[in-house]
Amino acid sequence: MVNSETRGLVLAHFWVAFLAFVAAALLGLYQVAERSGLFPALESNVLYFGSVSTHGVLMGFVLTTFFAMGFGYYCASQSLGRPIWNRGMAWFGFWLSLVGTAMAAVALLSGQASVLYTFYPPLQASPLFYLGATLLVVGSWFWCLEMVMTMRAWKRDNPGKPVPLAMFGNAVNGTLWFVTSLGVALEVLFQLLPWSLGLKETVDVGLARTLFSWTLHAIVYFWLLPAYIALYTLVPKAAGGRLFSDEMARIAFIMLLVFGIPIGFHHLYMDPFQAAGWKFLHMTGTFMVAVPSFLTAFTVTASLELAGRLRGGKGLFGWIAALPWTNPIVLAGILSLLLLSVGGFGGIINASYSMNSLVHNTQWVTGHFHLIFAGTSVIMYFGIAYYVWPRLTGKPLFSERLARVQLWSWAIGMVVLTFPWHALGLQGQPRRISATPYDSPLVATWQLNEILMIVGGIILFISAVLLIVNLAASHGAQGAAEVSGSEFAEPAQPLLRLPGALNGVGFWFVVVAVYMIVSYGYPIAQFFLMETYGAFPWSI
Ligand code: HAS
Ligand code: CU1
Repeated sequence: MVNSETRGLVLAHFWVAFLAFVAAALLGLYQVAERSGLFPALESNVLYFGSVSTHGVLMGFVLTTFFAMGFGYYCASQSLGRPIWNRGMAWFGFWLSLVGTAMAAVALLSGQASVLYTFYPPLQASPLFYLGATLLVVGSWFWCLEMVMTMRAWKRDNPGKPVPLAMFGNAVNGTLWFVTSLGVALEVLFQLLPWSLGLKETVDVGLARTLFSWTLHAIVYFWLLPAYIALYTLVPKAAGGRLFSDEMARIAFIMLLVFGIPIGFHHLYMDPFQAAGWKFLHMTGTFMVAVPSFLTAFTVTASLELAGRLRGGKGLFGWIAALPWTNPIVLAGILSLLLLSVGGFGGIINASYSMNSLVHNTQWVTGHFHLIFAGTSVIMYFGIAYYVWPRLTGKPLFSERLARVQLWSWAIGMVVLTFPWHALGLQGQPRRISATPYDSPLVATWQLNEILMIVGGIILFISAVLLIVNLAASHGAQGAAEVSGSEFAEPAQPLLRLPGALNGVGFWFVVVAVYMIVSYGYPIAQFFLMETYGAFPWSI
């Protein structure tokens, strides 16, 4: 059971995350129906872009940030067996982020921030939106500090001992998120906010997109890391096995931190204001960042194989059948890895400079990130929720069967939604459109995939509702939760000693800073060295 001090903190974060999620899922359903062109009564550009902006912000910023923070507090307190560094500050960060979310939501719902979740200028939102987004991010910086300081306090009291992996992973994620979010923070504070307040007439879109690209790639690892931490620490144990290699997990986390941030130009391949040489360098770096995902796929699969064999699985594949597929977090883990293999493959296509021109700004990209974010990452958020809920509420999960139905329907719904999107992208359908009133013979060939997309949207919305129902009903469930013992997987080889670099983040923070200066220094400085032209605001 989780101690009472942490319980409320974690539950508060998780509930904000999941309520934002279910609202966003409803908007998603509206969007697939609207953009299919099959329901003329629903068609409205204004509503569509308002909806898709709210959907993106709720999923990409609110669900993720609150979930990552809640999970970090959970892991810190459970893996170290002591309270977090400063509980008052954690609550302060929570409220700041919540107020920021509410401000951004007002702007979004009143149609003053239909700028999509990337809010690229010259699209302009009301200052309320930029201020709200800033508060959300600043609130999360307190969490970053909590993760690093909680780890440091534990290390001081346990000199020379390896920091528990779940804590280490969250300290890496806190560091990663802090450095990652600086790009967008600079963009909002020095460009978008003064411009939306009327203090500046125009904005340099090249500089803005460069700063946003600093954040845009690594933010995806901030979303992904809670999933990877659970895959390494919770899933092997729940499957009845051990973690194949604790060191490998640390190396993967560190690689995500070091290689994940300085490579954002793969979002700018088709943009004219950065030179091809810099894009080529960022491409090379992008390929490096696939390595930790391969390490993760290998290590987690090996851990599952250990579990399957310990459970009596025989032969080449018998261990797969022997895994406890009925256990929600194990099921989520397996589905997550399967979705990662296809979503990651798409990522490699995107990252290839020349092939990117085939898919950039098409529906393929939307397919890629729904598969790997809403699929791989978010399905683990569900698995984690089912796992921690009894430990937080002290009551059993309302229905494990419903949880399984929910996880399967989410994975299937995501495949039914995103495979057609990949196909539509290859057939030339642009992303970020509400209607296609042109080239009817071409549009006619999209029809089947458009219908499948709606079916996917319906399945996913039902699945989202099942999650909320199950979690809410669990608060009133009868009886006491049956949870006992340590919940984090032991490594197959006991971890006696670790080099300092695998037991802390300070050194890697410096490495990231140097790598960032090399890969972003001149590309940012050039905007101040050459004559640039500003853009006037535009809104939908
Ligand atoms: Fe991405 C665009 C490249 C990972 C999210 N990505 C996006 C956008 C989002 C996003 C949101 O290079 C859209 C941004 C926008 O709105 O403009 N992405 C990559 C690469 C990776 C990658 C190289 N992306 C992610 C993750 C995300 C995410 C993770 C969210 C969580 N992405 C791009 C690029 C673009 C892009 C370009 C820009 C496109 C454009 O033109 O606009 C890599 O990290 C992926 C590495 C992963 C692998 C998979 C390895 C895993 C395997 C699993 C094996 C399975 C097993 C099964 C063993 C290489 C092989 C076991 C089974 C059992 C039964 C036990
Ligand atoms: Cu990226």
